[in-house]
Amino acid sequence: PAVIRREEYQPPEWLVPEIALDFALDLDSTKVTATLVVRQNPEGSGGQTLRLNGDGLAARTVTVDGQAANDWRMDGQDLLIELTGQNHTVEIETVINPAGNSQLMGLYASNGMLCTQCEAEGFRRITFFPDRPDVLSTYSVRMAGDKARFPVLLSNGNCTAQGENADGTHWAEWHDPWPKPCYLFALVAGELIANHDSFTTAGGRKVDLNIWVRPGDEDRTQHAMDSLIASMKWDEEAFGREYDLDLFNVVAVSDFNMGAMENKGLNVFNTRYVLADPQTATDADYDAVEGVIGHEYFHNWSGNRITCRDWFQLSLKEGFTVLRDQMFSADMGSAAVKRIEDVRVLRSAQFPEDSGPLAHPIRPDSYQEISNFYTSTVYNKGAEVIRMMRSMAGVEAFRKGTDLYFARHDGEAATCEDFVVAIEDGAGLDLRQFRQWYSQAGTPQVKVRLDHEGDVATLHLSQVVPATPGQPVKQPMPIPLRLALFDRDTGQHRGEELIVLDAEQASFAFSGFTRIPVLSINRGFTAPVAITSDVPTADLVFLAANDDDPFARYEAMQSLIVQHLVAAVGGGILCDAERQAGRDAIGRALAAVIDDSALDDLMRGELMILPSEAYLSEQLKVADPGAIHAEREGLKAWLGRELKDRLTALHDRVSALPYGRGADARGARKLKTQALVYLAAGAPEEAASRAAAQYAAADNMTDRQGALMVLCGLDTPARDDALADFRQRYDGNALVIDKWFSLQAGSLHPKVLEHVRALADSPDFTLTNPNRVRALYMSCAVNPKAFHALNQEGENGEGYRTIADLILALDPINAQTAARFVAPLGRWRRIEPKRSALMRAELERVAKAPKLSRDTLEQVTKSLG
Ligand code: B3K
Ligand code: ZN
Repeated sequence: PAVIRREEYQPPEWLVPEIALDFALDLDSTKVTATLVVRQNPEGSGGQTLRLNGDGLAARTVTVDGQAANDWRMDGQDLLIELTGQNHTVEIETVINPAGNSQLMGLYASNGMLCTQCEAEGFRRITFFPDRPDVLSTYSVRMAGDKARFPVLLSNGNCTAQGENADGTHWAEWHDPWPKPCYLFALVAGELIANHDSFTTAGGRKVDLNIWVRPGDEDRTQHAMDSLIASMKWDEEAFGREYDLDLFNVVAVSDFNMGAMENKGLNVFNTRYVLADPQTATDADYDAVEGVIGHEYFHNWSGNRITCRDWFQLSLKEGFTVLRDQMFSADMGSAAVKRIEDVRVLRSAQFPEDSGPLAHPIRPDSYQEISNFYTSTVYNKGAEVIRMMRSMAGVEAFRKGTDLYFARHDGEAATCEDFVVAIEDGAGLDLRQFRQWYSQAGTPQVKVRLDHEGDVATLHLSQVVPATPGQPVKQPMPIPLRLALFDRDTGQHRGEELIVLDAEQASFAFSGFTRIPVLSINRGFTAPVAITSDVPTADLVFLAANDDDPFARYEAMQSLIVQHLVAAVGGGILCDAERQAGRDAIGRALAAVIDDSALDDLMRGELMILPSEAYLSEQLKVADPGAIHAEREGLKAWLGRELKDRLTALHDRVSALPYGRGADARGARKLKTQALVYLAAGAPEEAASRAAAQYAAADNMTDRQGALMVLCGLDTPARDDALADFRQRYDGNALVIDKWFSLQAGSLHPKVLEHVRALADSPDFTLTNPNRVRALYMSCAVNPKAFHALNQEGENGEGYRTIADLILALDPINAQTAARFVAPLGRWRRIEPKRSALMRAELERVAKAPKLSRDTLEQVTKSLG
């Protein structure tokens, strides 16, 4: 397959200032007539060939300036027209089959409605067009279709006219005044009902807001509406960004490859990021709705008003917009907890990506299939990189930088470089060396050592950026680290400092310490790096109890546990006494966390979370997932027994609080299930009845799902009863049935793989719905107990085979989703030899399959290479 390179960017030869689209809608045969006003680009090379991208299309008719054209030909999937002048009007008619579109890219049918997904390259599945983000056009759309089947007709911008025909069809015309790339085009037609509201911008524009869902779902849209209104207000205050149309539509669709899509004025959402009520959505679901609604709304400026010049610049809009949605959610709830959650995602998803065969810089240098680059690196590390600029500039200077960026590039297709220059100019930063963060992949490893002599404490830092595919040698990066030095006697520090490590090694001296202080470094996680230090356990215990930076406190607690577990499974097996000493220290720290009356419960919940197995594996060059799992579960069970009375009292205390959406009630629910998790590990039988009681008493999904999650891991009749009740209680609610699949596939049950196989055969399962596929198989792929399961002889990588079989079955149906399952198998180089060989063998089996999609082929080839 062809490799596309960033260096080879060429401006488009032809521009399309205007496009008119006419749709004759039908589920299995939609006629599309596209009229393109084309103009030769003065910045192009002057070529007369107009290349229009297509994917699976055949042109019925092609006219140029009103005359049937014969000077056109196909080049692979693309349509080429030889033009004679500099300005022409080109009209092309295509016919497409939305009902037959299982890839869910372009125009497709979902549950009887029609909708589109065009980013990145789906528009070329609708009509022939220069499908690249630097071609911006003004869109006029007309659509007509059966009124009974498609009562609601939506597209970007404003509805300018509508009417009915005598034959039972009706039509609507839409016009979007803002020029946009074709990946932001959207059309929706179907039976939908809206939650309607409005918002008046700071500038006095009254905006109509609609959240469109299937009839019956409207009662679950209020949280999305509240989140949308909060987003609009927040963006005005935090970034000075106002909405720019009189209408903002959001449509919820149940078959969707990703979370949501920021089409101009017509966001299309996966139902799971719209629908929420206490009975069917957990607190985490509520947060996800708020975050994704915010994210897509914020794209209106960071993405739509300023878009990307080419897809290598994806992080320009995604990294920045993730930062914006993180800041928004932080302001809406607990900033401390939000920061911890974001770092946890980064470490368990992005760090493994950055140390594996698919590692790439946040601005990649090449790709075969751009869909494979909607990654945690581009999104989450991209956000961290911009966050570092903000930390170095300070909040106010950074805002000057973003103001300049928006003013300077409004209406343009920009680059990451444009963004960096705007921040340099606006915020007054020198980011010359900082640009390394855009071009180098890999998580920097920072070594920390603190010396003390006389009254001076000296901090010695060094960095290594590991080699990644195609980048064997790295340059040092500027790494901003916020730190504090605590006096051991008073438990206080003298204030924070931000230092920047910008060389391979550097030392920083701090005077006035008669005793060696306790170091708290990378507070707030200022830099997305991995820190290794030989901090004594006592210092971690001190920070876990005393640090006034909530992230640092969480970090100390995590480090305490990571140090112990890594020593237990990696650096030579601990003797019994050493293991006990490690557990004792963790047990005391956890007890202190449970007892600390100054902590709020949401934060207490964060401090009680054990580091994930994925994150633990990252600490080791070669990991033994079986040993990590056993040691971590062993610790959990020991803590459950050791702290049983405290955990039981905690569970009783928080169970007494009534349901509410406030922080206290949410904190209580978080602890309720956490206490149960420890208790179930310590004494499964006793805990089973406690979990069953929580399940039965639950008046909300957070408690019910939490209890069911714990029960799913236990070999007890209560498990089957609860699962059967849950299945029956929520019959017909697809999002909740997804949870039912996910909880079983993600469970600690010894027969988890058998359960996965049975669920795959159940009538509720289908490969055509991405939510259902992810609920079953992604839960399995990220569940070490299932994915890394071996039989007694250690010869049978049942989990690996299950995922490889899924990739092969799903690839012809939905390549984009199938390709996402390659990464877990791609970890083979970092796994102990027996499992490693089994994982690799499965990848090779996939690679050998005939007719793999470009998506899956790229990921599999890179993972083996
Ligand atoms: N921009 C979309 C991503 C669409 C990707 C399609 N392969 C969602 C988002 O990041 O907001
Ligand atoms: Zn986005």
